[in-house]
Amino acid sequence: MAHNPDTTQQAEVDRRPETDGRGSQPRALPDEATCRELLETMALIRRFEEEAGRQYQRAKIGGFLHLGIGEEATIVGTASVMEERDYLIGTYRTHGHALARGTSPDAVMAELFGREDGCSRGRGGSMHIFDLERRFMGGYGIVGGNLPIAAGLGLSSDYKGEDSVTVCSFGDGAVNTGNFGETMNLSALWSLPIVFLVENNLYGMGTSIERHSAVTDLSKKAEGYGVPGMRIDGMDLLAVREAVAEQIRIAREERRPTLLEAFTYRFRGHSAADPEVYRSKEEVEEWQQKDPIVAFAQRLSAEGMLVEGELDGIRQKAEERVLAAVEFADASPEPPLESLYDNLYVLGEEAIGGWYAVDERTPETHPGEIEREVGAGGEIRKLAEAGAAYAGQAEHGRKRPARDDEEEESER
Ligand SMILES: Cc1ncc(C[n+]2csc(CCOP(=O)(O)OP(=O)(O)O)c2C)c(N)n1
Ligand SMILES: [Mg+2]
Repeated sequence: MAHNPDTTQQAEVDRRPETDGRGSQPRALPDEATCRELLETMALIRRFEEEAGRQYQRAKIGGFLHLGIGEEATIVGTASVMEERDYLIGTYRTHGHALARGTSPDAVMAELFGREDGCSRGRGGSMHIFDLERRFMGGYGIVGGNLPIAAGLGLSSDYKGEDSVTVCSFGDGAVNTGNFGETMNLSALWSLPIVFLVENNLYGMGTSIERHSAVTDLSKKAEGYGVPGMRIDGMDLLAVREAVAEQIRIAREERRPTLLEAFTYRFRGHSAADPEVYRSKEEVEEWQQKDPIVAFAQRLSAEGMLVEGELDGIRQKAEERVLAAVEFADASPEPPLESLYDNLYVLGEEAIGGWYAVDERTPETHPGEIEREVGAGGEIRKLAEAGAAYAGQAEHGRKRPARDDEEEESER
């Protein structure tokens, strides 16, 4: 069915973030060095993602690519008020989250390129950015899949007697999953130190919020489970910082979960292959007027913290950093083929990687201990090629019949 933007009535939905009670009163700026760092981080993320989009078009990046261009204030505002010991966990739209947490652009770009020096050693790609050292806990492709993991992180903090807090970000679409209700219930019941952050960009793929959620005030959606919420303007860096800092304080000191709904917008499509028939050009342009980087730079200029031409300088610096990351990623090797089955399972105390299933092509088991040995004999390549040939055959009886909508772009 073709989606007519006119049928996605948005007028009835309260999208006024000023329901946080502050109205339009400007918030005080942090010190000058912090302001500059915030602006630089947003500019770096923006440029990084633009370049990722370009490299995707050049087929340097495979799989799916979800960009968060336009959502930088929510991302940077949140990460900037977290402590090093806190955990951040997100979705498949998290290149910016990792960068904001301090992961090197080299490691994130190399991950997008599927290379050995990527932060997930090239095995994860765009949707599975991960950095344990900086407590960025991923990167998940399943909508709502990161919520129960966030509960686990919160529980582990309590169990170990640590005062670390978990910030769990997810999209508006995720509030409709069973995971959402289950996680809210347990988090409230067990008083887990978690800040749940809905990055409400008004769409779950091509479905607008009023067409996917009966309750459109998402800040209220967890109230019945015992998790109170509030709404904020996710395009306003200072509003995000203020609200997230307070929710983190509640989690850390009062040991209880809260929910924040941040109104934001992705300027690009859902993924690289999105014809964007579900929203109008005017709507996108309207949101682009609220570009968080421009808005924050204007505020800094008005307060005399940024002089003419300085934003260009910041953008130039971001440009150089991102191009260096592309060069780094391109020079990084592909993961070796014989490591294909490494780190799939952990067996016993020792982390022995391997593949323990009996494969229908070769009925013997493949214990992890011999993977390298087998790989050295070229067996892994033979298996991979046999697998590809097998998948290409129609007569093995497992190929499902073609559906009517087969030609549609499918997402995982
Ligand atoms: C459980 C599950 N169902 C469906 C999908 C397909 N899918 C991928 S992204 C997406 C939209 C999610 O939208 P939202 O949560 O608002 O996040 P956004 O993409 O807007 O950041 C869907 C339905 C999936 N990945 N996982
Ligand atoms: Mg969304």
